[in-house]
Amino acid sequence: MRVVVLTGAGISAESGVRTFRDAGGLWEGHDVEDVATPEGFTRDPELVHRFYDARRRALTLVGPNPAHRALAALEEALGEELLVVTQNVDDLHERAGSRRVVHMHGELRRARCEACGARPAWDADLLDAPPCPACGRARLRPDVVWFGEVPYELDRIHAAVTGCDLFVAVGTSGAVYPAAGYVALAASSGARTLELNLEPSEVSRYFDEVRTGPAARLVPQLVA
Ligand code: BV8
Repeated sequence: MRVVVLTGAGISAESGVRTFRDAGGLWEGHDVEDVATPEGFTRDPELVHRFYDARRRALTLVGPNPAHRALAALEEALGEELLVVTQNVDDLHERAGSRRVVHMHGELRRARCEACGARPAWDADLLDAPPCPACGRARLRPDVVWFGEVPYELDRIHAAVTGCDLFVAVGTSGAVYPAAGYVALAASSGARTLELNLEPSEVSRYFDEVRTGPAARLVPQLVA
């Protein structure tokens, strides 16, 4: 049985990672335009570096929760039949043991060089960062996909979504495209679709089944 699991900020919420749109979320106090767009980075790179450097540092204070671990166990059982497509830029899926993870919006623990395109692993701050290790130019930015930028591995994701038998979304508000469009693509390709979320999302109507509750309870139940 080929399974695609699309995860969003809600799967990391019980690990203590703030979501975007919940009260007190990441966007609180920040205008998305200022911290998650190329224009915002051009306008005020220091503000954007501080926003992402703080989130990268905070990763060291949190760990995977039972939802991440349940998906890693599911990969033990399904192997190449499972693909996790995450909108999250944290590393909690990997730290729980998942290997087959696509970060369609990039990763906090990676930098990207705007001059040569290198994407080195990066755990330090990017504010006042040293030059790019590959080309030596001082053009490093967070390796995160901002609004208006093309997400990573879209072809691989499209093939997995159109070829799966079961599509599960966990902890996402269905607010951002193209990720929010994947349930309709999966359904039109004949997959069964299931949403696991704390509350109905903006795309709940496209799912065959919606289960509401915390991911740390719902995902282990699904995998059991
Ligand atoms: C693109 C990285 C072109 C940065 C992010 C008009 C219509 C349609 C589309 C558009 C439009 N205008 C513009 C667009 C395109 C735009 C878009 O969709 N805008 C939206 C706002 C309308 N999209 C883009 O720009 C994308 N690129 O379109 O390129 C293209 C595309 C294809 C092919 C060629 C060209 C790029 C978007 C990527 C932006 N980067 N993140 C960073 O991390 O800082 S987006 C960011 O928000 C996240 O990464 C995530 O993807 C997204 C949504 O967040 P969620 O993960 O869903 O989190 P959220 O807080 O919203 O919700 C959490 C959910 O969890 C809630 O429902 C909550 O109830 C639930 N929850 C909470 N606790 C729990 C829980 N569930 C379970 N258990 C819990 N304990």
